[in-house]
Amino acid sequence: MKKTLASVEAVVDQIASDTFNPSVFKETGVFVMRNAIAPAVVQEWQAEWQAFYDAQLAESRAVNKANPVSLTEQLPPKLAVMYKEPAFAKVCKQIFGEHVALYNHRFVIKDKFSPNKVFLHQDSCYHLGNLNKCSLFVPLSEVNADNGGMTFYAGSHKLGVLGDAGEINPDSFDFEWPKITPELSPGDFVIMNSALWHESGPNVSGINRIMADTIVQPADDPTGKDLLCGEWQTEIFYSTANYIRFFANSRVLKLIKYEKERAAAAA
Ligand SMILES: O=C(O)CCC(=O)C(=O)O
Ligand SMILES: [Fe+2]
Repeated sequence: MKKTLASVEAVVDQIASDTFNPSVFKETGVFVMRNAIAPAVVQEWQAEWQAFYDAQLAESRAVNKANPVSLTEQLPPKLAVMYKEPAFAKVCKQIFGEHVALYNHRFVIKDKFSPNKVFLHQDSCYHLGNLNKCSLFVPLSEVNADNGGMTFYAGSHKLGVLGDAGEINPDSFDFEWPKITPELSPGDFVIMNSALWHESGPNVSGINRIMADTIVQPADDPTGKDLLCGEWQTEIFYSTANYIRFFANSRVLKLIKYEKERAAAAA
């Protein structure tokens, strides 16, 4: 029998509400905010998304080979600053304190170009700067298990960073976590600790699954890009772009070298 955490089991049925509950979030590492964004605001985002999708993405788009769901195209103006919506700062302040910054804002979508599952993983191992980060997943479409909605392993963030980056094998642990796959409607959003394990199934319904993924962190992190609220708490900043350049030698540089050698040997 695998171990379960009583403290997580005790609150997992309180994981979704119109009101954020910081003590539940601390235990579960994930929380579903219901009806958190005014319909007029969401409708504007949806209209901008639809115009953008029809004009620039529907025919063909540059799918990211390393992570197909992660949209590579530049977002139009309103979608690029969605993270400024005060409903997000209101929740983030209760986690990080009054000074909150943006780490990254992007879209993760499952349409005909990227319908496949996303394997079980945590995000922290892909991040730079400090590890105290959360994702806000903001649906602009209906989201459910049929169109590739995400599944969260409640409480798994308590294990912290697991030491490598890639697909987690849950069978290699003595612990078991409650799995939740929340159905989401536009106006809801999910907040997730970046160390939390998550995955998603394929889109089998054919209804496009459209979500923003905004990563937020305390404003003392030197990788911050913009403020959600409060003031900067750091004097130094650096760009996370092309982070491989920070290393004289590394795992990624070795992989690149081996891949070049392999290609040369095969030629
Ligand atoms: O879009 C999804 O279903 C998951 C995406 C994700 O977890 C990621 O890109 O890190
Ligand atoms: Fe992820």
